[in-house]
Amino acid sequence: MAIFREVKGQPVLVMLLGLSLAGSMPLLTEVPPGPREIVVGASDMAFYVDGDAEANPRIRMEAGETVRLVLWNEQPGVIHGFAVGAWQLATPRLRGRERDSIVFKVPEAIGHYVYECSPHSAMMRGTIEVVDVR
Ligand SMILES: [Cu+2]
Repeated sequence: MAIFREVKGQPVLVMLLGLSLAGSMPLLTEVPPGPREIVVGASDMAFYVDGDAEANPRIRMEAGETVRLVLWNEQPGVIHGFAVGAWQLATPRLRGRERDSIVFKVPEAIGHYVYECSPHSAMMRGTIEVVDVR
């Protein structure tokens, strides 16, 4: 920094600023990604994942990855929650038109795990498949 201050003239400063900006651009794409977001909507007494039409679909997760699971209760007047009993993981129970999220690290043990809506586990349940991609 001291070296830069001894360089005379504004054009040099502008150039240095330009270089530092250009240097930081690729970094934006190299930064490790934040949690992978999975958006789960609850409507018509079923879960829908990431806008897909399939009810209570299998959700694939990678062992050890960090996931932000967003639960969006789109069903007015009905309380829904999202829980994975084997992982002792649960969102708060949400009233209609509420949204909340939980961030968690997927356990390393590959396999299949049941997810369900705690108040409606008979109708609203599916499978999380944990795979090892490493
Ligand atoms: Cu429910």
